[in-house]
Amino acid sequence: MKIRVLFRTLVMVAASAGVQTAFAAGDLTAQTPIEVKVLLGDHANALRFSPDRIELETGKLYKLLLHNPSDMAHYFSSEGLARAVFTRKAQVLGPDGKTIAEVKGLISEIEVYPGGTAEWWFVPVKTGVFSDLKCTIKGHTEGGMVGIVTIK
Ligand SMILES: [Cu+2]
Repeated sequence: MKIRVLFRTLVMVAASAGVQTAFAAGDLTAQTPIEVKVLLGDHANALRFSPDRIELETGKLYKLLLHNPSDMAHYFSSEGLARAVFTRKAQVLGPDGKTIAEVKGLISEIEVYPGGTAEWWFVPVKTGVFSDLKCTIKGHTEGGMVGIVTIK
């Protein structure tokens, strides 16, 4: 009887140790993020994303830094990207670069006002080529504010 109890205890200890290891290695959102900076428009108010080709890989944590240096608001919108990632959070940065708001939950598009900066933290979980990146403000897509997101 005593041996059976001891064996059961050992099994429980081994199992809990295994679970802890699995959590630490498995939490993909706990990685150091890879920063990818994208400008929405420019100082001359051109209707474009820079860069307009974004390449990502599944399983890595990204911090997509969206900055708008122009005089007009712009959207960063890609339904394909939104459906292919797990969002950890979005952050809004103040003029001094410090975080002033954090948003948790599903994100499908982000509007950044003139001079503003926002971050979208996510882990791509699905591969694909998404050519639906655009700014949804009237006339901006037509004016060339489009791009392609590739997830390998
Ligand atoms: Cu725009």
